[in-house]
Amino acid sequence: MKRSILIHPDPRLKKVAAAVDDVSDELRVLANDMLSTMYDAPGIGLAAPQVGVGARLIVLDCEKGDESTPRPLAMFNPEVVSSSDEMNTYDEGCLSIPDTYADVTRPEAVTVRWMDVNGNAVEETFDGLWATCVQHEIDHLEGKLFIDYLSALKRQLITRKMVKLKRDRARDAF
Ligand code: K1U
Ligand code: ZN
Repeated sequence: MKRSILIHPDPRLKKVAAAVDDVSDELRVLANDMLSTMYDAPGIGLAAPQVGVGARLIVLDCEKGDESTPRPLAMFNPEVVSSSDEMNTYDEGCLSIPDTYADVTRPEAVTVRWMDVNGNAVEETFDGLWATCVQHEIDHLEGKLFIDYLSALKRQLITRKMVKLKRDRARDAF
């Protein structure tokens, strides 16, 4: 089932998400719903707070393009255990901040530890777009958005644009 994605500004996007103790059937359904929502958007990642759930769960699949094999990942309690000194700048977007992109600089490679849908501990090193995306999604679990890396002025302009977008969408839905 597709879920609706919260648009910034929303207090639920600013909260620190709670750790998951056990992966219940309900959380497995949520992970599947988030993957459907992400592919439908379309996007390459999604965090539970973006669908209004304050749990430490992210999904991602950065295998873009028609030729590539999909690689959907669901990560519970993901944490970065090490980061490269080398940095990378990427023009990031966010499904909670539609049609808005900005350069963000982050470590080029990160090693992430998480719990998979079966409750098993997994560790893997990501680089390139995968590394950018997994860091962006883990930030969501801390209530942090990519616009928090920008100047206060840029952030304010983007926030105003989103307030207007939400007002227009609410008016159109009426
Ligand atoms: O967290 C999110 O809101 C999803 C976001 C993830 C992300 C994108 C770029 C850099 C870091 C993290 C998106 O998926 S925005 C949409 C997007 O980037 C995209 C959409 C379709 C095809 C390819 C990319
Ligand atoms: Zn995002």
